Amino acid sequence: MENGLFFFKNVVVIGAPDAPAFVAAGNGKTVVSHCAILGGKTGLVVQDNAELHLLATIVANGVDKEVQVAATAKYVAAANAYHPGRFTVGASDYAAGALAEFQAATAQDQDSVLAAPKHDDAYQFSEPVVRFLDRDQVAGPDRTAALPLSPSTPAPPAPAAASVATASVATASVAATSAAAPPVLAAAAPPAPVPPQSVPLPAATDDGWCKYDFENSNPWNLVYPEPEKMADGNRLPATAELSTEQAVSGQRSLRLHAAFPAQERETWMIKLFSQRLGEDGAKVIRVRFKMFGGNCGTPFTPRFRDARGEIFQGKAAKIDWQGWRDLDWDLTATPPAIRGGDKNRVLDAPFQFVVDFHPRITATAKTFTVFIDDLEFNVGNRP
Ligand SMILES: [Ca+2]
Ligand SMILES: [Ca+2]
Repeated sequence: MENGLFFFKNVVVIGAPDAPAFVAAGNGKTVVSHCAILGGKTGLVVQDNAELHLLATIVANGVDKEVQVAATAKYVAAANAYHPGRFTVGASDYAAGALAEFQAATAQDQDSVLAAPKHDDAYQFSEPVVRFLDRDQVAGPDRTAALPLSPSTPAPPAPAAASVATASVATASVAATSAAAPPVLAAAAPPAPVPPQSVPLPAATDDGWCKYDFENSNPWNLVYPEPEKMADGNRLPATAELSTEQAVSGQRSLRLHAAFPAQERETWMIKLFSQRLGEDGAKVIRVRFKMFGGNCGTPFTPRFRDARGEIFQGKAAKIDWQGWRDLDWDLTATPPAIRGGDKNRVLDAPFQFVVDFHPRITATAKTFTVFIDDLEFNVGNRP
């Protein structure tokens, strides 16, 4: 086995704080693709003479560092996400934030990012996004790969070690850490529903603006067509994913796209929901974002939905422009129409920001596409 090839995909490794989480050793070749290596004293160790290929993988939250590569090891890496991102290669150390120096020294990790990973209780990751094989995708395990994990509360004593990999060339330590109880390997039970997680707002500027720039994360990615299904019973294809086709800030924006079946309906409602945003007490007084439109005449309406189901409806508008446009809603100057929920007129956090689009389907227009960048909330009462 020492000279074999070892291929890991969609594997989650949770390291113990006193040992490396993942070790590549011996003379074999180890390929780690779309995995998450969390914790460990050092997250990932490539020992002398070993060869490791690391792709679209998350390595985060080691005690000492994330990656240690021996001087004689071969390290080939691209499109990974590290947090905070501390590296050692041979005798050289790279502190958190020094990814550029590490890239220059190794000529590796050219499309990698430094960003904190986000996942739910079943280790389904939603962030960060990396560019891999010409496609923006969430680093780490494929979300469609159903990991047989269920949330761990209330957990029976966790199994001592779920055998992820125990070959001499690559060993993965999955001992439970005291910091976070690992999920339970579920034998045959269907995955338990995970309660919705809320996303904290980014740090606010002095004048109260919290900004999402759609570079490495996408908080506005839930698309609900109405009706949900086409006449053939399939869900209407509609996506809200990061794209490099257009951008105001940085390299990326959010691309909302839907494709309609011909001659089925004249219009379709496309509801674009954000994740649940904000924390208790956050009071949004204004929202703005940039939208790239194609002068398609599509009516759209912004609204908030708060934690208690209350809807704060804004004014309808129409995509009657070509290119980027600033959109701005001051909730004080233009008060929303209130309906549903607890009707206490308080936008209880966590809230979701929503835009409802009503694209018209014609003989020549069977798709709908807009780009969105720089979604900002002005939070009036942030400490
Ligand atoms: Ca951007
Ligand atoms: Ca409310």
